[in-house]
Amino acid sequence: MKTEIRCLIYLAIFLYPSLLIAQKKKVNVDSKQHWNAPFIKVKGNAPNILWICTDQQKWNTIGELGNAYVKTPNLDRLVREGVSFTHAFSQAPVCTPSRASFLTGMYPSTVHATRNGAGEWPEAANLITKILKDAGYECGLSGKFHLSSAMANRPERRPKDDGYQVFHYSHSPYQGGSTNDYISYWRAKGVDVLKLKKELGYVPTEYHQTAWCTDRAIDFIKEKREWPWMFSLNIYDPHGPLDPPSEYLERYDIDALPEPIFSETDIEEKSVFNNVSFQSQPTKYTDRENKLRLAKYWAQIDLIDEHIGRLLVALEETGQLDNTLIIFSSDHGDMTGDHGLINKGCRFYESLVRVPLIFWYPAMFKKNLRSDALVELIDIVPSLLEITGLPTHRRLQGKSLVPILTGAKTPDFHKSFVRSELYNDENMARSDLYEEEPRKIGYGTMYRTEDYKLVIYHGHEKGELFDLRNDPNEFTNLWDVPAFQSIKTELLRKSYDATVYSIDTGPDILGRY
Ligand SMILES: [Ca+2]
Repeated sequence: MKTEIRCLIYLAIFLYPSLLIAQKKKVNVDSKQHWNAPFIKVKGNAPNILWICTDQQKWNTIGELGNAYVKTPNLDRLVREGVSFTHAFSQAPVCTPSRASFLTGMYPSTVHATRNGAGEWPEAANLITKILKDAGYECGLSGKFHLSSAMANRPERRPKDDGYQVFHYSHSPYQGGSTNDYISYWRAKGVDVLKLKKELGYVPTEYHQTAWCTDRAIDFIKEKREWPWMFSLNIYDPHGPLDPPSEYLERYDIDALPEPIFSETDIEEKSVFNNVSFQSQPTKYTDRENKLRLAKYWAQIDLIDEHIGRLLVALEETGQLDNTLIIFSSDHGDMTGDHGLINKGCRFYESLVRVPLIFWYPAMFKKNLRSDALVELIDIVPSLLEITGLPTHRRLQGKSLVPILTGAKTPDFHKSFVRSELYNDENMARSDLYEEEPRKIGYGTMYRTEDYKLVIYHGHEKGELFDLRNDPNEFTNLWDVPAFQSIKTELLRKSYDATVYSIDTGPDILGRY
């Protein structure tokens, strides 16, 4: 009997504080009808997370990291006060597979999202936003999402539970009509952004999608809440149609700009793959065309940078700057004239798969640390799990960057290779044309080490092999060069292993058979 009473007393002592916490949460929850009760599972000091992901921004586009032409004072600040990865790689050279990958910490093929335009998100894994939501975070998004088809006039189908409580959807500035929250927002205020675009050739800064996405993020940041938040700021730029507001373009002295990465041999060398799907073919552009394109692309980045400045001010003003982790990255790059190519598709040049990646959280991370280690965007999810104190799981393929971020480990090595993949079949949506037109297919896998890059275009006679130490601009394909056959064989074997290990092997084993 005595033991039972003692047990009851102990239970009361231990349970009472939990009941109080639960009660407190309940009060919060009731004051916000649309939010399910979060029972905080993350660490007590888990930071807010602002994840800024631009679209199609290649790696060499930040002033502080070596681009002498862009004007990016706010990104420069994040670089100086944070940790930047100069060799960060996207897991796919187009949107959906890249985004599916970095939101899950797994390769695109593992989560069954290998191409753009898919009918739905296949629910093959939880997004980090759902994991964070279940652990007590409140998650919001503005801009694009693109885990499945986002064709004009049809909003993309969201996952069953993507974790986002706040969802300001705008796949791009100009498509989607009433399903585009950005267009609808301005229409309700009597502003027709599509008409402005038609009249001026661009949308003025005040009404720009970059500004609107940022405004929605700032609204979210300014809300009072007692649990941590995570916001995905998914701006559409720097993306075609390359139409920055005129005052941003006018800042550039076009003739003084550099040429893209181009060698006269590119037209012939890169045309070998013209039947592998891509949005352009190698072309000899004029100087003016090349420089004007770069100026427009960079001007869009300058505009984005100004709005990142506004976010920093909002965080400062609301007293949240010290406990907010900022991540800056992009889903993939853009050729912008490099090798005579523009836009994107099934190719794996540095311009396409190497992207900016900055982690800023001075409370925990090193300042002004620049790591040239090979890292992948799938490394972001395991990093976030470690930072927030949440458990990792077997299926995760990324590797936490926290040891580098905190300075616990040397920043010059993280993993021995990075990989990227795309399994595209453009004609899938046009089955009626199978007989009349050649199929535009691009099944490609990239395996890159510090020294070499091997790209296989599956079903194609030829791939690409670059010696990155001696040919960092990827001008000379060594695929058929006799002296490189043994290194090619070794890389083929390693790439095959890496591809097999990225296969979704299904449920966990429960018994011996
Ligand atoms: Ca994209």
